[in-house]
Amino acid sequence: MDCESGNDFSETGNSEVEKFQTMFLNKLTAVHGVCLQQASPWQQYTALAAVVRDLIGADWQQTKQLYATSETKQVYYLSIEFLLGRLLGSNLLNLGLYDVADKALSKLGICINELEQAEPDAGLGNGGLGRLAACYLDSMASGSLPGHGCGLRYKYGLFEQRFVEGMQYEYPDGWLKDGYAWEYRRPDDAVEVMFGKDEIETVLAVPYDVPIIGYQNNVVNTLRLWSAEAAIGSSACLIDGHQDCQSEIDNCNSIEAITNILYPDDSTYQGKVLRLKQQYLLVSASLKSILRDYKAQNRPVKDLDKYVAIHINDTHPALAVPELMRILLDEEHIAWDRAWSITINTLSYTNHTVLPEALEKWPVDMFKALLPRIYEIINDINEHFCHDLWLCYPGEWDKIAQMAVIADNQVHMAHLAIVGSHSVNGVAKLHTEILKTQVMKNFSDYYPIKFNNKTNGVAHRRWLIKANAALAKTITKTIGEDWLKQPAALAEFAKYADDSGLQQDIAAVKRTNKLNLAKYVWEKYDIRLSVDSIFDVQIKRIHSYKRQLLNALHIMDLYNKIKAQPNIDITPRTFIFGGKAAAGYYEAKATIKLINTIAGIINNDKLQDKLKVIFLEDYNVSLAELVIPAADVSEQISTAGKEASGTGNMKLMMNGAITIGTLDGANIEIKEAAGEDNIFIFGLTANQTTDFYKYGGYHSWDIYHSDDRIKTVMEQLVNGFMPVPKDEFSVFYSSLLHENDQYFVLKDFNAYAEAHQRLDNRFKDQAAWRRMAINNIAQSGRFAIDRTFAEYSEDIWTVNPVRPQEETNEATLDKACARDSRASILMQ
Ligand code: 26Q
Repeated sequence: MDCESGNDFSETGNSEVEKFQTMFLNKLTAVHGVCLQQASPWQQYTALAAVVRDLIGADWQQTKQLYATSETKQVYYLSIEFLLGRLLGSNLLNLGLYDVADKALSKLGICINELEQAEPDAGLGNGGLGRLAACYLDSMASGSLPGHGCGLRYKYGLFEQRFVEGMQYEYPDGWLKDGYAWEYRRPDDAVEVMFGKDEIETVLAVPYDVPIIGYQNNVVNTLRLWSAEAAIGSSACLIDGHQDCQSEIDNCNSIEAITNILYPDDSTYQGKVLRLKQQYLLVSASLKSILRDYKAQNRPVKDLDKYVAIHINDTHPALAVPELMRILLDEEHIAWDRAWSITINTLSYTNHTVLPEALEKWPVDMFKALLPRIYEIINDINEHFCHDLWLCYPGEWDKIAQMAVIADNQVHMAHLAIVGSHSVNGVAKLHTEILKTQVMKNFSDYYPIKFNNKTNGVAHRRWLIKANAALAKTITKTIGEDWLKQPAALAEFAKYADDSGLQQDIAAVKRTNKLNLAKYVWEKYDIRLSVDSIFDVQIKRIHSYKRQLLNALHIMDLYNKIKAQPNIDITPRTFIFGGKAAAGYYEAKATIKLINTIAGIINNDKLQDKLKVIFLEDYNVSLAELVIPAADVSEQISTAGKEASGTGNMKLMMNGAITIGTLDGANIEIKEAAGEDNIFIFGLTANQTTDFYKYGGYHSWDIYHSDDRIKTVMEQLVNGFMPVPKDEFSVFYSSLLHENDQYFVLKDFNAYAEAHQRLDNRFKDQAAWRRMAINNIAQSGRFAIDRTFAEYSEDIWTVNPVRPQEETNEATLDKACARDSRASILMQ
């Protein structure tokens, strides 16, 4: 192979593109010892990532220095999940170098998209909660906030989903197997975490730091991910001659198992010891590291709450309450009352669910055995709390028992989090209202000022600027650049909703995005999608309350209709699904099988292309970036009162998809923002579902018997219509009829079908549809996470931004190139 030798920096011209190209080629040689012609896509990807690492080094160092010396408060966001997805593209975007890199690589005949795809998705999360944490990191860095993420470095992320005969099978996600370009192992910063009592087990928590780059502001924050290792030299791993080597290795393996896997369950609580170990490892290691950095600033621990805010993302890191108390009491020798007020003032907590089956409660025995001192402290917290309750509610034993942190031999993590924080927030208006008036009513009555709402948001940088560059360009062409840094300015876009030129532009963008997705589907599944059909998208975890089943039954009904009247006038539809089911969640897995089975029937039937159904395998952040820009319709159809917020609904809205949804979670606020005419709302309200739960009055059998369409589709589940073993789908027959349809699928069915009918009619008027899309995009600014984050900063954390000196790209590149060439001179 004929290779040119690596370009010498001194020979390159001045342009950014040429400098970038030089750095890239030099990296290929330096990192992999290959020239361009020899390099595989993965080598090219890692070389490009190495260029980015070089480019951010100085800013990272400067940001750390700034935080270490400034008077400002630091925020630590503790989360058991960070669903980052890929970073190469978003890092280049935030650096302001995406276009430069694109050009530099094209000139070398490389497609930057292909390199981006060589990066594994960092799937360290299940769904909404984990992705929200990742969006916060992006927002904190972009808002120049001293904000740090603290999480776990799972060796295996969320499982890879594969379908075999329509069924989900789970495969390990070995995302680290070829190394991870964005992590920096920091062995010097490792800390020890102790478990147990008589036989104390010491685990070494080793941090891996991931740089989090702000949007064109020279800020680089840090996400610190902890990995469990056996402490070499500690008794746990000492080969002392009495024990054989193998048992020591087994012991090391059992310690390292703590951070082996992410629990692939997003909604049912499972009291597994390993999970409790994970939670304590996260909390203890993070707090030790936070306090070490704090003390390095020579400030007294009693002032901690003035300089440090620690946020607990759901109850998974709620052990921060007793762990901080332990440190203050046992290590800092601060008296209880003082320690308690520091703890409360430092900590804040977000609740993400009202599903009772998802609320964490640990059995006392397990807890005591694993974390005896922490248990003692929780016990003391509980005693103090119950004492205070008694003063307020003398004699009201029931109420006190309902609110206790320890009750029925269980530790109630949500109670612990509420009692130990100064702020408790829900993630959408309705959700917060439900917390205050139902699920946590007693607490809200007792601590009214703690409770507040922070409606979720999404990073418009990843979900619009990056995922839908063509739409972003159209927006900028229409309203200028302000919205890029201030997404609220998107509202300007609404002024052009009737502009037919703009309408055509956004239709053309949508069409291109649909073609991209169609190409993917064609290449992967051999299925042809028509971009003239409505792309109707439901992408989210599979759960009964999210009602993928309702969507599926409605598709069957449409199919029956078309079969009965082949010439019926309906706009061609493509129903697109994506999402994983928890491995042990039988009904969710059956739902996947059902949808794949329906897809098989419909896609193989001649229906004049009126209907297509596809379930995309292995839905993840990167696939979401492909699907969301291509969506015409956003399915947000959860049982009212169950979905805390939803964030996919916001991403889809931002990309011009029209929502068909219930009045649940943030859909309500989407409706308020977009206006009633720009959304299709249907179904029971949260008050109505609550009343049915409370007072009864709903009988799914009645609907079944009185509604022929529903009866037909229900029977098709079990009468041999589906080419599956006889009882495959009887689970739905049972849950919908024998268990009285807890999620009101049948009750909402007709309203849903009718909403689809309205939607179909509206789509026929393309100008009206495009106007709706423009209005949705324009009003999505309030769902940008920068708004949410500003509210957290002001109301919960009381923190201010710290701005580093800004520098032009040209200067950054020059410095990095200079370092590069100095290094190559030194190496000669
Ligand atoms: C807890 C204990 C044991 C095993 C697993 C878990 C666990 C793990 C993850 C419980 C819940 C989760 C994730 C929950 C989640 O993603 N909730 C979603 O949070 C989003 C962000 O606020 C909301 O938009 C969604 O409505 C909510 O469902």
